[in-house]
Amino acid sequence: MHKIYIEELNNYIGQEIELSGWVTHKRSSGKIRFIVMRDGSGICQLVLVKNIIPEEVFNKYDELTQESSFKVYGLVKKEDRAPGGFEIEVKNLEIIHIAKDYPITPKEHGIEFLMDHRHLWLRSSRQHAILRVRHEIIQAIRNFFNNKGFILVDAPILTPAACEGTTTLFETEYFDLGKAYLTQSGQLYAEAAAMAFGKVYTFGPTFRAEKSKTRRHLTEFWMVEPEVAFADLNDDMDLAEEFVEYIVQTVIKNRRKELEFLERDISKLEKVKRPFPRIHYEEAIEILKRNGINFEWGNDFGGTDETVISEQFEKPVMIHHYPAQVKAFYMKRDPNDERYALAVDMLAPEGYGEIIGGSQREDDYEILLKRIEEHNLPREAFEWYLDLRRYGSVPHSGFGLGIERTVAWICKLEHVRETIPFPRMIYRNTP
Ligand code: NSS
Repeated sequence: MHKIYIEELNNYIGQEIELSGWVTHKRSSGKIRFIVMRDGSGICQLVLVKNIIPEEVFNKYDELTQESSFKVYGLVKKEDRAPGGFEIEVKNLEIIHIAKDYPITPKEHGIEFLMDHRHLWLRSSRQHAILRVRHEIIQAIRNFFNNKGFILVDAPILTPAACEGTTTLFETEYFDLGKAYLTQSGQLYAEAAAMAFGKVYTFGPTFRAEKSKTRRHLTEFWMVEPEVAFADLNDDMDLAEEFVEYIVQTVIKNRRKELEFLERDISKLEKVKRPFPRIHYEEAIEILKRNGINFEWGNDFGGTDETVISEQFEKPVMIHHYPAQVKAFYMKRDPNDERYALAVDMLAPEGYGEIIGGSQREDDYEILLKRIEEHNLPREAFEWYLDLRRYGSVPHSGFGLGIERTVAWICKLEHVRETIPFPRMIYRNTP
C-alpha cells in the first residue's frame, strides 16, 4: 500500500493507496456517503458505498465530525466533478481522533473571532492559499539573491541601539549591560557584512512598537535587506525593480491556482515588468496637488497620500529624493542639494503603498558622526558602525522589503493581519 499525499493522487489512478488527514465536511445520499478530507497538500472526496464495504467501516461516517483525524485506504479514481478532481473509493477507514464542536463552522464568523482562533483558522482554504503565496514569495527572494551571488548574513535580534528612529523601539533589560532593543532592521549589520562580502542580504523578523492601528502595520514583521558595496542610489533602484519583478512573475508562474482561488486579478500582476516609473519627491507632491490633496513640503507621505500616488500607476513606482529631515540618520544627502536624502521608497500599485524603503548610505566619517549627534543617538553604541567609515569606506546602498505588505499586495488583501501565520499588532499578541 502506498502512503501518499493528496497532491500526488494523479500518479496513482487505478491503484490502492493510504491517505491521512482531517474531515473538512461530509454529506450523505442514501446508500452513498461522501467525506471531503484535507491533508495539508490538498482536498479530496472519499466515497463510501453501503453493502460494498463492511458495515462497520460504512458506519464510521456517523462518528466523524468536522476536523476529526483519520487514515483511509482506498482506490484512486479520476472524477472531474469532485473537489480536486479525484475520488477515493473507500475500502477501510481508521479513526485517529474525534474532534468535538470545532469552533469554526461553515457559517460566517467575525474577524476578531477568527483572529482569536488563528491557530485553527490556518486550516481553512483561504488561509492556505495566502500562506502558500507567502511561502513562494520567500522562496523567490532567496533564489533571487542566491542566484546573484549575494551572501546571506543573519543580523542579531537583540541590539544595543535604534536604526529607524527611537519612537518605535521595544526595549528589554539585558543582564548587567543595561537596555537592549529588539531590532528594527538588520541594515547596520548588513552594511558591515557588505564591507566584508561585497553583496549581502539579511532576512529575518524585525520589530516596531508601532502605535498606529492601520491595515499596513504590524509590530513584528519580516524584512529582507540587501546591501551592496560600491552601489549608488541608481544601482539600488535597478536592483529593487529587478527584484520585485522577479518575485511577482515567479508567484504568477508557480502559484496561479492560489491566486485564482483568492480571485486575484492576475492581469494586473502581469504588468509588473521593468522599467518601473521613477519620480522625484517634488513630482509626487504635484500628483497629490492634482488630486486635491493639500500637502506641505518637507513631510513624509502618509498612508492616504501613498494610496493616491500609487493608484496613478499600473506598476510599482519609485519615489526618490525625500527631504532629509524626514529620513533616517544614515542616509547620504544629495551633494547637489543638501535638502534631499538619496533615499527611495517603492510604492506598490492598486493603492497598496510602500513596500520598499532604501537609500545610499552616508560614507563619510565626519558627516555620519554629525548625523548621529543631530539625531541624539548614543555615540558609544555606534562606534563599531563608525569603524566602517574609518577603514576603507566606500559608497554603498541597500533597501528593505517588507514581506507582509508584499503578500497583501500580491494576494490583494485588505489588511496585513492575514499575511503572516501569527500576527502581532498593537492590540493583539495572542495566540
Ligand atoms: O523603515 S523602512 O522603510 N526601512 C528600513 O528599515 C531600512 N533600514 C531598510 C534598508 O534600507 N535596509 O522599512 C522597510 C520596509 C517598508 O517599506 C515596509 O514594507 C516594511 O519594511 N515595514 C513594515 N511592515 C509591516 N509593519 C510595519 N510596522 C512596518 N514597518 C516597515
